Amino acid sequence: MGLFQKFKEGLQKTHNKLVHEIKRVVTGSPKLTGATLEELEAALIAADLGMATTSQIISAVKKAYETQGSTGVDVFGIAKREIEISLSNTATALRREPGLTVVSIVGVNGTGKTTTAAKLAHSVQSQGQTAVLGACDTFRAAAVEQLKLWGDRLKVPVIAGAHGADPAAIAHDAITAALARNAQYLFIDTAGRLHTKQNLMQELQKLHRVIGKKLPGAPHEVLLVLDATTGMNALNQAREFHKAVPLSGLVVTKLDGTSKGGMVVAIQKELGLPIKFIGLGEKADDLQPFDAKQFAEALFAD
Ligand SMILES: Nc1nc2c(ncn2[C@@H]2O[C@H](COP(=O)(O)OP(=O)(O)O)[C@@H](O)[C@H]2O)c(=O)[nH]1
Ligand SMILES: [Mg+2]
Repeated sequence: MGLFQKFKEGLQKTHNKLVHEIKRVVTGSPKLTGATLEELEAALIAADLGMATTSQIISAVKKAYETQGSTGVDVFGIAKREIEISLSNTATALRREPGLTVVSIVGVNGTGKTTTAAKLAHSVQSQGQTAVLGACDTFRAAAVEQLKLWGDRLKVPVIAGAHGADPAAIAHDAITAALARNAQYLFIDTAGRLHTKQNLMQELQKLHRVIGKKLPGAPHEVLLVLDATTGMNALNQAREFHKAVPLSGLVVTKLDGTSKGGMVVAIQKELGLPIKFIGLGEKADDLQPFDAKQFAEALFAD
């Protein structure tokens, strides 16, 4: 299946809502009035696109009406273009260092960190590179088992320790193992933590300090995993995590399960952090590099 088709299928729910809402407004009053614009604005906000991009779309639609007259304005085309502009400065490629690239995967509980770590290992592997997984969520015994299961399935070595072990010690061992294997990537799965818990944020800082001591410059990427179904709450998570550990990018998961996909646009616009990958399902190849153009197209494609 092509990338566009994947985006389209994964974004189906958001597409349905967004297109349905815009159609309702536009066909309900084919001649644009102040009231229609207000309705359109409400529809875009309801789709979680955020204030900034919504205002951008509304003023572009207004302008089109002023120059073109009050009928025949392509509202969908305008919305698509403005969304693409909002997302366009997103650099998505995973950083690639000479030698080993260490990627730390962080976020609150249940957002999809472990799954994303496995999917990323699968992704670099399918591009001919080698990966190692570090099971640094030692807090929950099941987390290590879950990662090992993925490792078995994908044939990726998983470095793990005992339940309750110091995550920094596991990370240290994982770097040693990855270097010994000449692996190109080490993906570190960390324990879920609430962005409001100071001590857990400090633990994460310590983890990254130990990683940096073992391998200068590492972690080269710190990816925050956000669950799209949480909508705008994800924005707060991102702000707090970014304060504690500088993030290099975001991964937005579970877009297939929500009509709130517009939140991707809001988050990118608000935080200025690149969305590097999006999760469109539970399988290994359901993680896709983010692409602004394909995303905007897929939101509106029939
Ligand atoms: N539908 C869907 N489910 C996902 C996606 N990413 C993760 N999940 C599911 O979300 C649940 C939690 O994922 P997990 O990786 O264990 O989250 P963690 O607690 O952050 O490590 C699991 O059931 C995953 O299969 C996605 O992109 N789409
Ligand atoms: Mg996990």
